[in-house]
Amino acid sequence: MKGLVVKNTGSWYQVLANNLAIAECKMKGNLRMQEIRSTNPIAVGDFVNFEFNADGTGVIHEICERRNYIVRKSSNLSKQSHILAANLDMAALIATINYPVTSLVFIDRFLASAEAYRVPACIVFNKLDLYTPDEILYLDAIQNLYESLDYKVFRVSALQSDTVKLLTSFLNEKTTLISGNSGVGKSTLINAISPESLAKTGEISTYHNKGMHTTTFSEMFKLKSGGYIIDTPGIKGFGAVDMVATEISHYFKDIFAQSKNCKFSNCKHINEPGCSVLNAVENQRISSSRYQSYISMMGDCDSGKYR
Ligand SMILES: Nc1nc2c(ncn2[C@@H]2O[C@H](COP(=O)(O)OP(=O)(O)OP(=O)(O)O)[C@@H](O)[C@H]2O)c(=O)[nH]1
Ligand SMILES: [Mg+2]
Ligand SMILES: [Zn+2]
Repeated sequence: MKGLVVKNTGSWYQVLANNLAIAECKMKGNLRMQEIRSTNPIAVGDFVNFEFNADGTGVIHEICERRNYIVRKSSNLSKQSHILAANLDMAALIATINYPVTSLVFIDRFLASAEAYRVPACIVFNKLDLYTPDEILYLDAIQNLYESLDYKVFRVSALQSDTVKLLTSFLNEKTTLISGNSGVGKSTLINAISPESLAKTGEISTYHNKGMHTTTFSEMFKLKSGGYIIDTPGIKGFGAVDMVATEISHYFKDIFAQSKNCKFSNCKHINEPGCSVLNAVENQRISSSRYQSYISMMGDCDSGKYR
C-alpha cells in the first residue's frame, strides 16, 4: 500500500494512507538505502510502500523516488546529514528581526541551501506586533533587498489571523517546509494558517531558554485548502552540506549573475584581479551583507566544518 510519511519519531514513522488513516510503521531491516548518508533514511514528505502487520502496525519496504529534498548537517560534530523533508514545492524561512534575532547570514544560508536543492524559497517575518518603528525601518530595507533578488517576503503576526491571509493563499496547493530558529513562531504560525493542525507551541516564558526546542520532530499537516505544511524543530544554522567551494556562488543569485563578467572563469571572488563581483560589492550593486554570507559559506568548505 502506498502512503505519505507525515511524522517520524525515531524508529516509528506515521504514514498517511489513502488520505484517511495514519499507520504506525517501522522500516524493513534490509531496506535498500538511497545514496545520501543521513541520520534519517526516510523523511517526512516521502512516499513509501508499506504492508500491514497482523497487529495493525506497518512495515515500510520501499521509498519512492524523491522529486527533491532538503538536507542539513545533523550537528556541528557529526559528519552525517539530516533530511529535513522530501518532495517540496516551497521552503519558507520564518524569521523575526529581534524576537529572537534572525541574522542575515542565517537567511542567506537558508536561501543558498534551497537554491542548491532547487526548492523555491520565501521569507516570512513573524511577530510584526512586537516591532518598534526602528525595527520596521530595518525590515523595510531587508525586504527590499530580498525582493530585488526575486524572493517573496511576507510580514505577519501569528497572533493576528487577518495578517496571515495572504501567506495562507500563497501556500494553497503547495507542500511547504517551514523552517527557522527556535522560538520565531513556526508552530504558532502553522496553527494560524491551519487551525486544525494543532502544532505544539512554546510558552513565552520558556522559548528564550537556550537549547529549548518546543517542536522536536518534523510533522506534516494537511491544509484544508489543499497542500501540506511541514513543521520542523528550530535550527541554529544551515551549512554548506555537499557543496564544493566552486559551486557556492551559483546559489547566490546576485553573485552568480555578476560572476559572468569576472576576468577568470574560475574566479572565487575573494581577491582575484578583474573580479566583477568585488567591483559590484564596492559599488553597492551587490549588498555587502550578501557578500559576507557568501564568504562565510566559502569558509565552511575550507574548515570542513559542515562536511
Ligand atoms: N508576540 C508574538 N508572539 C508570537 C508570535 N508568534 C509566536 N509567538 C510566540 O513565540 C513563542 C514561540 O512560538 P513557537 O510557535 O513555539 O516557536 P517555534 O518556532 O515553533 O519554536 P521551536 O518549535 O522551538 O522551533 C510562543 O510563546 C508564541 O506564543 C507573534 O506573531 N507575536
Ligand atoms: Mg515549533
Ligand atoms: Zn570574481
